[in-house]
Amino acid sequence: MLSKNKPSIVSFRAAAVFSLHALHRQQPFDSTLEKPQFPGASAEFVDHLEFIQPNVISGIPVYRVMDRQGNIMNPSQDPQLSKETVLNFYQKMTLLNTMDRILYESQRQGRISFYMTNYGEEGTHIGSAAALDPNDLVFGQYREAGVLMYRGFPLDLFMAQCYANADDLGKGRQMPVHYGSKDLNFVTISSPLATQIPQAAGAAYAVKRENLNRVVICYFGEGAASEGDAHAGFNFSATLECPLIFFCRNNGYAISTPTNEQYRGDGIAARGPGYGMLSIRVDGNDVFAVYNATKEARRRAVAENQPFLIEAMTYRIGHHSTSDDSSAYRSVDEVNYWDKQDHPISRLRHYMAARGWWSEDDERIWRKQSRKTVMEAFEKAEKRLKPNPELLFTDVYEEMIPSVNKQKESLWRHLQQYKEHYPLDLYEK
Ligand SMILES: Cc1ncc(C[n+]2csc(CCOP(=O)(O)OP(=O)(O)O)c2C)c(N)n1
Ligand SMILES: [Mg+2]
Repeated sequence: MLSKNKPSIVSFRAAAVFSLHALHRQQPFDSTLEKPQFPGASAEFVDHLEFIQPNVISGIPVYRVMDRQGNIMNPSQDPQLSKETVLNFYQKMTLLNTMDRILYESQRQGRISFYMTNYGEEGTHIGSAAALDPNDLVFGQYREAGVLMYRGFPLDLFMAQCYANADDLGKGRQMPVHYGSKDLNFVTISSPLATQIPQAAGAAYAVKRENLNRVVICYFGEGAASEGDAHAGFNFSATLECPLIFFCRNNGYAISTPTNEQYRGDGIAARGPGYGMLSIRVDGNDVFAVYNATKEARRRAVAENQPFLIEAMTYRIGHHSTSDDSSAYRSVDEVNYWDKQDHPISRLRHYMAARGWWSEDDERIWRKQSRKTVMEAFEKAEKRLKPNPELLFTDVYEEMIPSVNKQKESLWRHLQQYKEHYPLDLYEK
């Protein structure tokens, strides 16, 4: 057993030994040996009574590449991305930030019904998205808009979804931020927490059978990891040896529930070994650390057909959603620390500035230009008509079935009868 004083480091290498030699293989049956022959465990007998300490796996370190000032800590870990790539990271992270600000404000003004910001978690989105192949399949929770943005989802479609207008790929049927894009291999978000986790395990199993050099990545929050579905997804993907990256954004809160009320172990990474999964904890505010970890997990998940667990430590700077006021359960000082002193965007900016890749002027011009682009998309989405209400009833079944048809007719009768209460001129005919 590992000693209390020496915390186990579940690095890729250590966990690889753990996984390949101890877990997969069942011991050969040999009744002549005075060794445990139980099929469910590989172990030795001991003659003293001792409960395993829950902190056998504790103090899992946080892998980082850059310090808070954007200095590379160990040159061997520098991903050495080109200036163009790094500028793209920065522009995507800040564009997401600008889009969040405008959509958040538009909800406050009553123009859209709901919104969720991604403030403070931009590094987890862009770092992981950049390490994937565009063909890899993404299952998100709801706070990963940057992943979709990195893949090329246009501002117009983000806005169309939040406005539920006629350009929305989901035909206006979902709440804001429930994006999805078949073309970009991004599965539509569902509100019930953790449903994406077993779905991703199933998809990864299918991907493995196709043998097409592809992985599935599944994002979820540390709160969603408490759902039973998380267990099902972890265990299926480990036992079925699926090429899947479980990417946990541990942002400190599940609405108002802080992590110390969410779990008693050492976060989410500590669970990986229990499932026989290779696991790592990374600094989610360090876009390069996230990039390196995801890239290596991707490479190995495909090569070895096994799932990986990445726990990206970060902080949710915004309220949970527009339905939440986080000042009721956390201090302004705490939020300010992450906003002002340990932000993924400022860290990357320090890195770029040190190389002479980004000046104050560049910043000013980019902020102005990106705000203008977001505002244009926003104004366009707001002017656009809403989808024909009849679309509520399509796409459930390939052909309209009588019971659904009855509901459709009943809606039209209702709309006719009470037409003064419905702004039908705002909807496509
Ligand atoms: C099954 C289910 N239970 C409860 C909720 C309500 N709910 C929505 S988000 C959320 C918190 C999730 O926290 P976390 O997974 O940490 O993600 P974060 O919001 O921090 O990104 C809860 C409880 C839900 N959507 N689905
Ligand atoms: Mg959370």
